[in-house]
Amino acid sequence: MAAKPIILILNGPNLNLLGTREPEIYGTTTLDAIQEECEEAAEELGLGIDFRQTNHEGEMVEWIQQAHDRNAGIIINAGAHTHTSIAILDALKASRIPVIEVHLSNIFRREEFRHTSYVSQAADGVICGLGPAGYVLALEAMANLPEDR
Ligand code: CA2
Repeated sequence: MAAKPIILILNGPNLNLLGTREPEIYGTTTLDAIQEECEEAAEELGLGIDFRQTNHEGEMVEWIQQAHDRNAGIIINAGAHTHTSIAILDALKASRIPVIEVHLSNIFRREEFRHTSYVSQAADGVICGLGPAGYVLALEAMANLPEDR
């Protein structure tokens, strides 16, 4: 039997705090609970996932570089790096695999500095403002991306 395609799901700085602080913005669901929801959804979609979080930009760049050989796609919530990191943008572009950007909050309804996303310039699609459901929607979209996109 052919191996399942593995989707790399990346989470950036401070997302490890989810569910413990600022529930009015980010809700009460923890990152562990989001990982569990993703694992269940992936199973149903015939995908595997590699779910990670880091507070370090360079570590995220290294994981994105490795994805080229290991993963069928990347789902990324780069946290605050979204709005600042050309290094992550360059790594995503170089990966040459499908990229879907996710944000829990609607970044366009928040402060102006969150309205710019470098990640979006490398993304095939963007989901924001739908909370944890955005991760599952991104997995569904990943499973249905046309081969010749
Ligand atoms: O809405 C999102 O998913 C964000 O990527 C979250 C980032 C923020 O910088 C982006 O503009 C939008 C911040 C994640 C911080 O998460 C926390 C969770 C709980 C308590 C404090 C921070």
